[in-house]
Amino acid sequence: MMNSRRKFINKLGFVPFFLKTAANNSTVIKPIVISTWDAGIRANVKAWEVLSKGGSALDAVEQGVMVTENEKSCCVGLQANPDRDGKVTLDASIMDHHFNCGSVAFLPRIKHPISVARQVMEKTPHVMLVGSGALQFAVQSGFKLEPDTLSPEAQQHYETWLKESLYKPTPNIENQTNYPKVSPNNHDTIAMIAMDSFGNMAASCTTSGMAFKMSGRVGDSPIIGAGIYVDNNIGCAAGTGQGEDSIRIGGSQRIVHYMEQGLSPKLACKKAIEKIIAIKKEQAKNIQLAYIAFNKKGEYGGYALQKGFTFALYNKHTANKLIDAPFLI
Ligand code: SD4
Repeated sequence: MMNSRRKFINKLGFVPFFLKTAANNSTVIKPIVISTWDAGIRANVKAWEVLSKGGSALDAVEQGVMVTENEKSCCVGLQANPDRDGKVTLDASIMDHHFNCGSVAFLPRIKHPISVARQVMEKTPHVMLVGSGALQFAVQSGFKLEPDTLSPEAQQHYETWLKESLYKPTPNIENQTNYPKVSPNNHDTIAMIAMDSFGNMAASCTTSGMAFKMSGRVGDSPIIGAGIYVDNNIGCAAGTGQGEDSIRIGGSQRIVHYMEQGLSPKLACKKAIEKIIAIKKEQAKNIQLAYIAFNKKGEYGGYALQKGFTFALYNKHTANKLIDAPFLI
């Protein structure tokens, strides 16, 4: 088959457009899945299982991050650390290759917020539901209401935090010693991006947000364009870290835009991080923010503001591998 095609091309003396497209398509590295932090390795295993059976990127990114939602984690799912009032509230978002997207924010007592986000996308005319409305929708859609309790670890972390808690939000939050800054032990948000064997992309993100946040606080993770973004003709991106700053720059959409302008995924992520440094100046050293991205060819990259960010990559060449991201500070 391949040989006869080559002979046909040789006879023509040039490569017709339709064959060129097919040839280029064969150099695309797909399927591919990338997710944030060390927990991404376990989430990728599930996502790859879906992708390697010819499943969709959308199913892969939903089922992949559900693994993390089920795990004991500081920052994902119902076992995560609570807000300053002792309540765990969750944010999640999902986006497919047709610009369909759905998200939930400030959602309590539901084990898999990512699946509620998908239902928002598929079953409602809206993109985002929050708080009691999101909970009402979840329960009406058949999701089980879980007990309103903290895991033993979260309870212990909360009690320790309460001892010194002097949380007084001010506009200049970086001067506040008790503002819940992102550090290695309050990190784990999982963001996942994938392309399936049909070349369709999807992204997801799920988190409990910052530990000991103000009640009602919502980060970047459920904000389409900040936490995740997909443009199937270009690529996709997702972020983790101090969500307020990713919202400020529309991080994930910005990265997809940079890729549209011709930057590699790695340089696109780096440029978004540079933007944060440009606007935060000296304060940037107190922030962690990181991004992952890939483009239509399956080329990938990641970049962080600070040392310590890892992302997990799975494609047919690398298998499942954890990568230390380059960083700027
Ligand atoms: C947030 N971006 O709520 C999330 C936190 C995070 O790893 O990524 N933590 O701001």
